[in-house]
Amino acid sequence: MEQTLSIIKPDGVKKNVIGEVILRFEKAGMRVAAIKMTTLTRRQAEAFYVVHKERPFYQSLVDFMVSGPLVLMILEGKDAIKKVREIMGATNPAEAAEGTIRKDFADSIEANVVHGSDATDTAAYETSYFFSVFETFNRG
Ligand code: IDP
Ligand code: MG
Repeated sequence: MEQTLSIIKPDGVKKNVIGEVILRFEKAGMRVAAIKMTTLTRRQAEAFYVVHKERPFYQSLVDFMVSGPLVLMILEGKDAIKKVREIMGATNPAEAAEGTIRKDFADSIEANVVHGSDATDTAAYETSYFFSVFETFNRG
């Protein structure tokens, strides 16, 4: 069993597709091991996306991530990191495969509804960034 961090970003919450997004992960065998709806402070969003600090879209991305409530989740399952990213689809919805969350719901490369950790080390860092062990449940 593997754990990964997923976020339903502020655009997904505004579109009222929280349930739809979670359903797609659950149907693919993922289980919610932790979940909370919150807002991020600017400082939290900046640090979360610090790898993109030098990219031209960084400030706009941070503005977007603090623009409203979002849903933070730890998803657990076999090959969760890879599987969640497959279900999400490509970063740019114009390039996302049919049937993926981003293809079906995202408006732009920035407002693309979901986040999923991209590797074992980032998944470990990102899950512990937002959740303590007391908020996380092994669902396997
Ligand atoms: P990912 O979310 O598919 O892993 P990353 O390259 O890690 O994509 O980028 C993180 C987030 O930054 C994206 O999900 C998207 O919200 C935003 N982003 C990425 N590339 C661009 C861009 O070229 N313009 C605007 N926003 C972008
Ligand atoms: Mg990424």
